[in-house]
Amino acid sequence: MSNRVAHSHIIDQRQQLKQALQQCRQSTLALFQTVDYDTFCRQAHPEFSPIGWHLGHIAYTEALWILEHCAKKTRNSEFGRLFIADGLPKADRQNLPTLTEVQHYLDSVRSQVLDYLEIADLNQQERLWHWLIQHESQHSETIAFVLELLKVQSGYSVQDLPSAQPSEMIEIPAGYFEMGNDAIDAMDNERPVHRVYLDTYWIDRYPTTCGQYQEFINASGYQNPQWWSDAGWEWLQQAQVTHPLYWQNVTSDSPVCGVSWYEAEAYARFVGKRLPTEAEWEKAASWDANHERRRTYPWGDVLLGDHQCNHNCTVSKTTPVDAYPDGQSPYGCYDMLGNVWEWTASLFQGYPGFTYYPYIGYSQVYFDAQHYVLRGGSWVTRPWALRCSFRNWYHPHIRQIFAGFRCVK
Ligand code: AVJ
Ligand code: FE
Repeated sequence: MSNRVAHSHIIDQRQQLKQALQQCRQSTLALFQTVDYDTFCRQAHPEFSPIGWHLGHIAYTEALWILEHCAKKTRNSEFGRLFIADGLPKADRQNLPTLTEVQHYLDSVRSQVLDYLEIADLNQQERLWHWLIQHESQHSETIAFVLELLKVQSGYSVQDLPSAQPSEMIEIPAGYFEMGNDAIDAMDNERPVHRVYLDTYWIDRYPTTCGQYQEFINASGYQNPQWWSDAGWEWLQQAQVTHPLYWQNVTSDSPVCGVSWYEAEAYARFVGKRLPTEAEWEKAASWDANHERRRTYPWGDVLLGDHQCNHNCTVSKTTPVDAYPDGQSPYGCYDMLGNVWEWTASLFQGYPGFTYYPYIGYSQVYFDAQHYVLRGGSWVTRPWALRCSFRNWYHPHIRQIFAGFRCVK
């Protein structure tokens, strides 16, 4: 490569990173448009911080990694202790500065970050900048589900839906595929790419719909221990729930949204199926058997707009599971990306050869056999965190996220 080409490539890269940072920020701030101070500070659930905290934490993280670690500046904000990930217990995160004050903090960090981007050594730092955009993307999604949770808590009436047919299934023939992602924007837990052999299995063409799940409700599934694991039944006795959390304004063909891993597992047992392992999920989503190669997205390697899947809040709710035929995987699965996250049967673990990046607490401390992996992203998930290899993880009792599932057998 000539110097000139190398140079213009770097310019291009700076432009692209800058654009991504700005687009991501615009999406984050759009969530706050109608938010009052009470909502900004309210803790909707003991396990999730107020949305105002998440907003400040986005700026704090940007200042820590870019301004302190890379630009070697010393911290000059009073917000350090408030917005650091493990500085204060979640319950002490309710006395927050105002939205305007936090926005000033974001703006002041961001303008220094963009100045530094002009001179940053991207050969050294490219991975970090991509990580940072995905960090904000993920907190942006958390803000969105905490807002949805607050809405649900303010009350709604539960509807019964017409129940629906059992799901159509697709046969995935036995063989090897490549799992994971070595790209520059891959998170530590996606690396390295490795070959995995799977026996033949069948996977649902669509995520489980609310209509299908209504059959489980109608059959008193929530009252019958027969479908639940011991841990799941124990959780249910204490949680006392009778339907998925996000059950308002849904139709029979909407995907189930707002279930714990336990509910997903119980439903799968009820229909004589099980949850897919992560490998089964990823092969069905990304493997192009004809060309023996993995795809970044089910439909190919480019995320063009929003006609292939429901993400980035462009529709602002879940869509019918058959709404995106252009988003099918090579095997013919729908909705592998967007709409709802999908619980898998797999505990969160490092792949063989895992090394942490950028800090041990991003992924590795969660390899504790207590977290299950979710795949695929939701109707909120930002484009930077949307791909077949992306792994999300939560405790099995968490149902406040935009999580559904599909089954295999
Ligand atoms: C992977 C979404 C569970 O939000 O706690 C954000 C991502 N890590 N900041 C989370 C994360 C550090 C993480 N999840
Ligand atoms: Fe964070």
